[in-house]
Amino acid sequence: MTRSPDHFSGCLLGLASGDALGAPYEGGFMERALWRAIGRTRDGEARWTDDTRMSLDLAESLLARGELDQADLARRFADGYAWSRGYGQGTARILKRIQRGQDWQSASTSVFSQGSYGNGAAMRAPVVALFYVHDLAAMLRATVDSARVTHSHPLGIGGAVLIAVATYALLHQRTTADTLALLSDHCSDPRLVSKLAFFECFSDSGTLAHAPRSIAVRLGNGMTAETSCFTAIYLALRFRHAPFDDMMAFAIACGGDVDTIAAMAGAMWGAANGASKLPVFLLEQRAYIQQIAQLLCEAGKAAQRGIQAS
Ligand code: R7I
Ligand code: MG
Ligand code: MG
Ligand code: MG
Repeated sequence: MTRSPDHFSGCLLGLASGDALGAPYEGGFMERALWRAIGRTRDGEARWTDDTRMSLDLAESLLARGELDQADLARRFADGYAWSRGYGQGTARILKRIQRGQDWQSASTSVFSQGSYGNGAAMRAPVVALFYVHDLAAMLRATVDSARVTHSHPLGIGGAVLIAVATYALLHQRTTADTLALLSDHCSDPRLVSKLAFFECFSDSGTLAHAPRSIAVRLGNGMTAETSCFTAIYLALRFRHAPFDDMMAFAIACGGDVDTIAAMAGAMWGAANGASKLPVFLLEQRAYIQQIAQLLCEAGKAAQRGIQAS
């Protein structure tokens, strides 16, 4: 089944919207004060952060190379780095090393010896789901490969796979039960499996009304994949038939790594509902993001024609 172009735009614009609308609430007093100073462009548009920058880098790499090319991706991540986007500390150090000429393989384990378990690979994983929307096996391989460039820790990779799979399922308009079943098929790390068990509540519709605080405590609101990906999936599934702004308000109330949790949830929500349902506000590079989403959609259609012809 070919997904509508509106759902591709919805996914990428949902990611950027969640990022830009969540960024003012990320971090402590100092980070919020800084974002008040640099959180708008000269034209008054809401700026997005590293989450969207790295997602666009990944999309541009996939479109240019026609496949996941780790060396090309590492170079684009390094070229795209700017301190004012609020990169994770480990990722910032890795990208500066790559800028100085170090190879990505050794750079990626130079900060954390097993590689990062931050949510930085998960936050860009929706892009892989868009590009490989017609080929789940290829999507899974590309998600792992794309994560490894900066996040080679099993939890960093595992979180990326969960977000890619959930985005894929919502893009295909799978039911919540089917989405959870697919997630369960692609979740093997015991630390992640135990958190996925929380979602058994979705089969019991009476327990959907968790308070933000309870979600922040039980699923997390941190910067690691393990403490943010499930919260994002919860948001997308709970609010998939509700307004984006309601989901955003819940994400802000959860606190913590709001830009990233809202970026991941926004990508999944947008994949399910399309761009036409997203709030309209002054967003940095909105037209360009939409254009990239359409190119991903076209690339997917071309790939599908190739699959059908062979
Ligand atoms: O994962 P990453 O790119 O961070 C993304 C976050 C998002 O919230 C963005 O919006 C941006 O603000 O940053 O960055 P990393 O630095 O790789 O990981 C994030 C954090 O997780 C690190 O700064 C550490 O605090 C923690 N972390 C680890 N701590 C100890 N040992 C990640 N991996 C490790 C580890 O192996
Ligand atoms: Mg960010
Ligand atoms: Mg930050
Ligand atoms: Mg963040």
